Formats: sequence, structure tokens, C-alpha cells
Amino acid sequence: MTATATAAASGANATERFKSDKLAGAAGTPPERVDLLAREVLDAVHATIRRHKVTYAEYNALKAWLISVGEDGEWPLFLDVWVEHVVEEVATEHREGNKGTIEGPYYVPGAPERGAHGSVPMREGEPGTPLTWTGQVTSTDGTAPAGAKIELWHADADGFYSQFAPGIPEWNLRASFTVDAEGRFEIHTVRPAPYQIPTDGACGKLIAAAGWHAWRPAHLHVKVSAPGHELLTAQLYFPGDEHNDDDIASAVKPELMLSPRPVDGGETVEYGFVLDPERS
Ligand code: MBD
Ligand code: FE
Repeated sequence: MTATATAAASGANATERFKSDKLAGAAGTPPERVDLLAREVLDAVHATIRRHKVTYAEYNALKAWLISVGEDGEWPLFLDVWVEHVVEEVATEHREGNKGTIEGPYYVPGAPERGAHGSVPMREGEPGTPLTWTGQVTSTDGTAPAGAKIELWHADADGFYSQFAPGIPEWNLRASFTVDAEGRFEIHTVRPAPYQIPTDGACGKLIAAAGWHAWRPAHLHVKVSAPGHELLTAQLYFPGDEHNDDDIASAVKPELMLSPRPVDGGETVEYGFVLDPERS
């Protein structure tokens, strides 16, 4: 890679991505709701200040840090790492089908379509263990919904995402698959590496100052969709990763653990998805 990945550059990309894809939705939230939520969050901040006798020096450190989160473009990263998992839990608690988890900051819609059987775009000699993943998408009633799609994106063996780190082809390790008539698919990719969130920006400063670590376990991101069904956003994990039990983003669930088996020249894994029909 010629250029180096910086928190500010990947943060700026994630901020732009968010603004162009996700900014509809909450317009028209009634003032009573805004008042309730804003007041409760502020009450919690005030209670912390009183309980721990927060000083002016600490208040000013917080102020400087919050300013730097914006300057580094790290609001998407900060929120997705430390807040999104609870939003996801609340949004999906009614579901009977597959467990999901957080989306994170690095999804890009419109990845190349590869049909029911295919390889994600990758570079000549893409590093990482080759992984063949087969499975089936079904509905909670056991039928296979027509036209189900799996969008897959993940980091490379160095922990970098295309379109957020420099020097990687645009759609590297990003693809969309459309299942066959029985809901089945076969995906060829490489195993991603454990991932460290950027340490040179505001989130990294918080992690260092608090004595935390910056690691997420290796993971595959997916969005699984089908007409008439709720969109499933999930991540799949690999057994034995040392960060499965202390993911910085609190996004690991036992239901999302893969069981890969070694085969000639790589690994194979079976994992399918059960989608919930849309609620009427
Ligand atoms: C990631 O790859 C990710 O999945 C999350 C949730 C946060 C930062 C980077
Ligand atoms: Fe990720």
C-alpha cells in the first residue's frame, strides 16, 4: 500500500457515507419525544458529574475531546462502537428468526452482483485463508423467500476496508449474492483478520486514556434481505479469536459464531439465515 490509513481519512469517508445514506428517518420526531430523550441523557451526565465530583479540568478535557471527535470525522466510529449495539438490541428484540448485530461504519450499498455462486472481488494473491461459505436463506415458516440477497463486506487480512483505507480497489471484498430457487448460495472469499479500530484519532485517545484495547474479533459483515421480510444486518465470527469475549464494539453473540472446517487449500463453512416476515 502506498498511502497509509489515517483515522481522519477513514473518518471523513464514514461521515460522508452516513450523510448520503442514513439521514432521512427521524425528521418529524415530535418535540415531546426529543424533550424526553435529551433530558434523560443530560440528567445522566449531570448525575455522573455530581457523583464523581467532576472538575473543571476534566470538563475541559471532555470538551476538547468531543471537539476532536468531530474534527477527526469519528462520530460514526464512536457511536457504532459504543452505542449502536443497544439500538440494535431494542430494534430487533421482537424477531423470531436469525439474530443480527450492529452494522458498523463501513457498509457501502451497490456492491457488484455475483449471483448464487461466486467469489467476492479480490486482488491477485489476496492474502488470507480461502473460505468457502455455503448456506440457505429461509423464512421463519421454513420456506425459501424468492429473491433473497446477501450483501457481504469485510476487512482484508491486514484489517483494512476498501473505500475507507487508501490503496485498495473500490469493491475489494464487497459483493452481493442472490440466492437460487431453493434459497441456497455459495460464496468464495478469504478469512478476514482481527480488526483494530483506528488508534490515531479521538476514539484511539479515549481508548488509551481509559486503558482499554481497540480490538474487534475477525468478522464478516452481512445484510440479508428478501421481499416482504425484515432486513437482517449481522456479523459472523470465528471460534477461538481472542477478542470474541471482549469485542470493543460489544457486537458478538453466540448465535453468530461460525464453525469452519479445514479443507484442501483453505476452509469451508456452512451458515444460513432465517428472516422474519415484515410485520403488518
Ligand atoms: C468495524 O469494522 C466495525 O465492524 C465496527 C462495528 C466498528 C469499527 C470498525
Ligand atoms: Fe467491521
